[in-house]
Amino acid sequence: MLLVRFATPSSPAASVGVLDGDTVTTLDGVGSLAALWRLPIADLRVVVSAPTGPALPIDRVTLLPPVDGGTEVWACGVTYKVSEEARVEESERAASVYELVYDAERPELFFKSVAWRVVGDGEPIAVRADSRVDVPEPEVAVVVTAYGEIAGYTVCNDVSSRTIEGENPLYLPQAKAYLGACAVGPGIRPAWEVPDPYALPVSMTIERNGGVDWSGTASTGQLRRRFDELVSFLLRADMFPDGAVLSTGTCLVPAAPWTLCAGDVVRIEIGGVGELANPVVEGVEAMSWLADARDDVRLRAAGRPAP
Ligand code: DO4
Ligand code: MG
Repeated sequence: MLLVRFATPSSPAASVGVLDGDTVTTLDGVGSLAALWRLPIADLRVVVSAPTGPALPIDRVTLLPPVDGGTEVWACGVTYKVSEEARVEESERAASVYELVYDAERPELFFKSVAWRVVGDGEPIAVRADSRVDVPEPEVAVVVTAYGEIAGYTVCNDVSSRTIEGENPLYLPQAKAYLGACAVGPGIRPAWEVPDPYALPVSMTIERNGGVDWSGTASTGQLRRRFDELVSFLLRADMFPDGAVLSTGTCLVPAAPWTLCAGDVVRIEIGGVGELANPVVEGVEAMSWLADARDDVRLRAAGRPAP
């Protein structure tokens, strides 16, 4: 079962439902996913286990990113050895900050995106026009309720500029948070359906000119921290009344000077959680449809490449 947000041709507003096989069953009376994250997990489980609304075939709806309302996306950095090594390599003058944070008690956490900027499965991600080396970062993201419980898991692509972060780690927000830098989806796998989140296979394939240009595999077994440890730092001095999505760090980094390019397609698969695919565009103009679609989710179709 995946908890999903979706658009139908008849409404400018998104619906929330449960995807099982090829059928989406609407969760009547649930106006947003954020409304689910306002519940304690025991109550949330009751609500999603017995959907009563209309059932629709998956090919009659458009899935939307599973992040809405006041739900924020945050991310963790340098939680896998491979990420530490990649940052040390790209950041000659400030390499030690990455070595220190990998071993430190306090993890690196950073703000990634408000809900409206998040793209979903099939929607474009972007590389910045002022960056030379850019990478997709395939990550397991946990969905945290207002009560700090892990309600589920999803796939996040923490698209990043290596040029900008490599120049100076203080540029991290510019390397990490811009229009087209955050993809999440296709839906949320409830936590009670993920028996061992520390044994999830993660794979990423990047297609270019009709072939595979880069591919790699890893596992959440290589994560240096625990998911609940990362969540506890997120909540130390903050509240998330609409819940939060916390992306838990990348376990795959294409070696420099490899860079993501407009026209590529990034496919990330996390076993038991989902598959997220996004074509790549360059620059802010190519992503401006996101702002237009804030009041009418049907306009999101304008941002998708023709099938
Ligand atoms: O310190 C930079 C961020 C690293 C990151 O995003 C990751 O490890 O996934
Ligand atoms: Mg990352």
